[in-house]
Amino acid sequence: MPTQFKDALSLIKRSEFAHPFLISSVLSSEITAVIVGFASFTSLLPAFRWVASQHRMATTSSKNARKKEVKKETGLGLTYKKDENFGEWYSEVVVNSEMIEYYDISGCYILRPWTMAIWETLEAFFDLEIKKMNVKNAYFPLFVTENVLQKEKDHIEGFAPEVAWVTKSGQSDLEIPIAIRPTSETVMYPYFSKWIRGHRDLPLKLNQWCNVVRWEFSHPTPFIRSREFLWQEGHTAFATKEEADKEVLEILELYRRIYEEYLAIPVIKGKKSELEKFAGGFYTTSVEAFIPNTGRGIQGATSHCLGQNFAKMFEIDFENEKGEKAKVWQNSWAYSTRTIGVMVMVHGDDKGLLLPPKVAAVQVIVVPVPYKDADTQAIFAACSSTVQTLQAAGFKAEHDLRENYSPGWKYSHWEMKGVPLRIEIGPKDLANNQVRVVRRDNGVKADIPVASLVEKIKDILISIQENLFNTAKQKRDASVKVVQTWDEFIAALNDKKMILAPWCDEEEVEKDVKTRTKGELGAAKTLCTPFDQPRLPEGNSNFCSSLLQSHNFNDLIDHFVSSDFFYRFICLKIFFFVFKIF
Ligand code: 87F
Repeated sequence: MPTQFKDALSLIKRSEFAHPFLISSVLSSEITAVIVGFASFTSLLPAFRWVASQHRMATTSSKNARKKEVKKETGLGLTYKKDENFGEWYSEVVVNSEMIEYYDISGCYILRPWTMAIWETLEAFFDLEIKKMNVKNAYFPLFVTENVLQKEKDHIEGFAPEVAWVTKSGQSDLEIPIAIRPTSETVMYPYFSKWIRGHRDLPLKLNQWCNVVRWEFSHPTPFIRSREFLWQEGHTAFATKEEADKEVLEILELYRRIYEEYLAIPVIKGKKSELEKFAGGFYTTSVEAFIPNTGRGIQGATSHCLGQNFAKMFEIDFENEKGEKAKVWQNSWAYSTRTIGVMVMVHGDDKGLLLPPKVAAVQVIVVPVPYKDADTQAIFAACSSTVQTLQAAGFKAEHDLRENYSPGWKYSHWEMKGVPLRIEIGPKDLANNQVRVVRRDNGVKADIPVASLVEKIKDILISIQENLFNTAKQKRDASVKVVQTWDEFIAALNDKKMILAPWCDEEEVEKDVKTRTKGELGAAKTLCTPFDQPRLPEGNSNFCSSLLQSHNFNDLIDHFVSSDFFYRFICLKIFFFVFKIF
């Protein structure tokens, strides 16, 4: 391996502030350039401030801006294109669409109402579904003592550097520093131990909606990797493994529905490898999404069976029906505001955000188009009555009657914010008793008679939701490459693919793949064993043996004499970056 290559790798590992969204392609020969290329979050701040100031300028623009000049005059458009500079595009979209405001603490972001509306929709769905499963909401404190936090050492060990501590009140040092919860196993389980006595206390199923803090040092990114984020964390205890197993999958199915039915993002359900699972648990299942622009997989949500590990540590025992002492079986599960970041990345385009109708705070925006000499009052009245009709039918509709902005400016503004459908009402529409609708997803326009407004809007919104999912699925599916040999594997990684490869479930191979891909392109890691398994081709030359043949690792061969081969998604996770310096 060339020295500069090794150096680049160690830099990647050490670099606390490497910004991931400067990624745009796989590099193998331009290593020197890559080293230079790591941009710290701090160095990106001026860019973010610039984006924000652009946005402020936009809101004070002239009302007389002519249609064609709207973008130029108001600065409403995006500076970066999604396919050309994905990282900058993302940073710009989340700010310009009014989802995020940057904050003066790195890795912390203000979630604006446009974001919170999406979060609340997901929360309402999930909360209702878990209540049907008899899960109760509770709230445990934000703080945890060191003693309690350290109780399950194996679990906390790897995560310790990310724990944030409160050490002072006013000017005085606290007697004992107090940690801020990074997750709540250790906060909750002492009370599980107290509350669970006999089999009649089981199952105990609690959930909390809260914030957690993980003081990450690598590349903070809005929604995807932030130091404080919102999530729900479910923690449950059962008398039997069977009940725990069943719940793990029921929750995973709800996570799939959040992504596929609400956010219109296809996900793969599966089980994590031993190396990638939550170390404190028994097994981990997940839903995995894919970001075509980066060629990276992203863990969407996890549902863990914790087995009896925590029950041993926290003495969560109960008397079973036979009067014997037994340990409970536990699960924990979570999804976070990361879901929203994945949605932005998957659906957003060069006009800005693109919201699936099911999660949009505004599904239909009604814009008056009063040409010169038109009866403005009548047009405004038609806009109001359209909104009223739609709201009465249960749609999230609003009008934009501001007089200090031109229709063209409003079109760009609501397109940037990702509103799925726009209704324009002008003099001609008024005369013909119709409205003009324009879809955000494909720009298709249609004139709709006022008489059939509700049915037509309903159909179009359903069609947009479906179209977003189908388009995302087509792109995802086109990014999946089934490989049989190491050469195919490397070629697919170079091509930003998500790889489906038969694998013998041996950790050595998994680590070996990581090491070797680090040496060649970055590092590939397993995402999951998909539950939905494709059939292995006849006479399959398995991935492990072809790996070994191509690299002559004869001493390892004995490890792979196994007929138990699984397909696993393996995906490039750590990538080299194309550089951008501010
Ligand atoms: C960071 C600092 C301290 C992840 C951490 O996935 C502890 C942790 O335990 C930590 N980062 N984790 C794993 C969280 C596991 C689990 N917790 C409940 C979940 C679902 C919800």
